[in-house]
Amino acid sequence: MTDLEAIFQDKALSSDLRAIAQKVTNQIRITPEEAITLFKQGEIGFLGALANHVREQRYGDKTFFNRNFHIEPTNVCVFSCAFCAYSKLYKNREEGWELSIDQMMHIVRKYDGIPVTEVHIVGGVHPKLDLDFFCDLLQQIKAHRPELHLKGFTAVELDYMFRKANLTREEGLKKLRDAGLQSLPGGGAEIFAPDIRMQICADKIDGDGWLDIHKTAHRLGMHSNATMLYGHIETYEHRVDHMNQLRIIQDETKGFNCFIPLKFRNQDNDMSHIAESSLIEDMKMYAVARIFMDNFAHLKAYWPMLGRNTAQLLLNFGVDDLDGTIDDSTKIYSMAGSEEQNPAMSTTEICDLIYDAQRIPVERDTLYNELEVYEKSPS
Ligand code: V47
Ligand code: SF4
Repeated sequence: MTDLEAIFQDKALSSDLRAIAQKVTNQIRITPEEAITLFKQGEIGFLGALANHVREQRYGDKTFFNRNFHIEPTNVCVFSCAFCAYSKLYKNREEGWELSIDQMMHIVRKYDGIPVTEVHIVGGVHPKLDLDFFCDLLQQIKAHRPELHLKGFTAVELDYMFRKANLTREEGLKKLRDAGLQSLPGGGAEIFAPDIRMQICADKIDGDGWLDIHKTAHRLGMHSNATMLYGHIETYEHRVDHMNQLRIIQDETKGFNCFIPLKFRNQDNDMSHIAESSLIEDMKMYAVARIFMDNFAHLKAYWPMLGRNTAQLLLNFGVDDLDGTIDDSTKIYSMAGSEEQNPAMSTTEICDLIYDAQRIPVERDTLYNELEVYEKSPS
């Protein structure tokens, strides 16, 4: 008997949960209220079986990863998000770094001859680094390595750059696109609900602004990702509201590549008194996301933040993508308490992690075109 058949045989299953399971297996969209019911009433075996059903219907055992590297131009940030280690640094006037274009090009050249397909550029919001500086950076990377996909800048960084340059969002995005930018990462979304945003990241772009920047990018032919910071002071209702706003936009634009729930980590920030979510809560979060976000093709577990073991386990709770075999320059998570102090994983290591979970690794590019299926060699 499959896990899904076992669900329907379970006489103790409530009629609400049975109706939701019926909808999901018939590929009918569930409502926000039903998603809240899943969070509140769904036990973990039930949620896992349903989410895994959705995942396997789409991809079977395929599990995606890409070969990328990160550049963080600066850890200085003018904003004061309570959950962020960078903000604490800035407030305490502790040392910060800012990289020159030459220094960033040095990072890019380190990958010459290595088959990476993407560079992910994201950092704090430095008061001095402006739109022209970043256009110059993008142009230089493209001139050096034209085939590299340039994914960069959260809506928070973009909003600041555009306001400083006195440009509309559309004008600013066009300028970056013309300089070589191809996609936007999903950061800065946190939780859209204003009452939560007021408490955790009051001074940066609001939820409507974040959504508008992504919508505008989609209209201009760019793709983007979406994130949600969970496991702090938000309720299940806030999470579902956030996911629902994304689902509505995705219906309109189809521009989001993937959804990435980001687990709140509590070290070295102003929310250290808040306990981190349990593993059960993480499994629930990913499973409900997979079931509810029916128009998002991919659900990504960002392993440098979650840790390898949790990310591997989540492959049974709806996740089909583990992000990249990235190098060591993403400091924001290790500072905030992720166990991954050195978040680098080679292609062999990421494939082994996926084989261990009885899945098949597939290298993808940023837009999820399949580049190579890594069938396990018989041992
Ligand atoms: O917006 C900051 C988060 C995000 C903490 O699009 C924290 O492929 C947890 O969005 N605990 C930026 N999270 C990073 C990001 C991202 C990462 C990987 C891949 C992609 C993608 C996007 O990091 C911020 C914020 O939500 N963050 N501090 C913390 N203490
Ligand atoms: Fe700055 Fe982003 Fe950190 Fe907020 S989350 S303080 S905007 S780097």
